[in-house]
Amino acid sequence: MTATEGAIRPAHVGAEPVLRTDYQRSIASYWNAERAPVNIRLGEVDGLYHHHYGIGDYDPAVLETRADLRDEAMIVEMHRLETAQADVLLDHLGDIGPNDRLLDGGSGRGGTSFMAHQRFGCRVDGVTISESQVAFANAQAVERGVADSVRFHFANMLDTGFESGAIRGIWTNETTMYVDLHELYAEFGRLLTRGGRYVCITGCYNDVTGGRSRAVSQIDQHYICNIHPRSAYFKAMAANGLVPINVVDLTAATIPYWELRARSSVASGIEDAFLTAYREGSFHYLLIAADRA
Ligand code: GPP
Ligand code: MG
Repeated sequence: MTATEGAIRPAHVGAEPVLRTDYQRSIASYWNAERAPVNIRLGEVDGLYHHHYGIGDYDPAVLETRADLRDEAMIVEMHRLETAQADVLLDHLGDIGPNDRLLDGGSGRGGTSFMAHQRFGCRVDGVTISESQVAFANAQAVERGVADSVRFHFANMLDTGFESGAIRGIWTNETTMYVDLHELYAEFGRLLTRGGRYVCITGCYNDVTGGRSRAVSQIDQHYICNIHPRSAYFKAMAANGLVPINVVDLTAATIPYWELRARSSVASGIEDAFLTAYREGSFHYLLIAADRA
């Protein structure tokens, strides 16, 4: 089966290209080539491959682990914090039953989608503009024996091609900095059933302290993304019938993850920019949950 076959195949496949701009093509080629140890080695811990950061305190004992075992202990601990982040995201989806449908906007290698299926027992569709990620995540679904319920599609979250009003919950786990929020929430507003829930975890810059700080610009450059100001989320949600029910500032909870990551063998070089941006207050790690009115 190819990534886009089956009853849930997006309607537009074959009609319009998934990648429509040079920017989208550059993002797709970045993620098609991505093999970062900080993602692969953490994923190998238990087979859940994440593309988001962690929250919660790390166990300081990992730093005291004897030298030959310390590296692996730190990797296991970072993975635990990333999985804890996805659990908090799923906690905010509300009551989801086995007959509901969920959508993962920017599904990466599938980690959060598999956790959602494990928790709610329902169908989950993930969309990503990286064909390598689609192939990886669908292979994971087969390996986990959940390919009937968890499917990944080469599709653009700005225009998924899925039918209107059929989805009970949508989340974006650190993916909104790659897209225009008005376009995104117009699509999510269309897809969600009335009363459906959208949960976003994102890094956003602080309107109160002005524009992009140097550290925020460094993060943008590192990932080829465009971090939005905090206010942009609420404006775009309001304009598209998404009414916030919960806003959680996770900034303080994510700092320990970055401190541990900065000391690990899989540090990617972006750790100091995150720590600076969070500590100076120019950047926040935010969870926003909103209902479709
Ligand atoms: C993490 O993915 C998230 C992004 C690349 C988007 C940027 C997020 C912000 C909050 C600004 P990853 O797990 O692939 O990144 P890394 O390889 O650094 O762990
Ligand atoms: Mg990562």
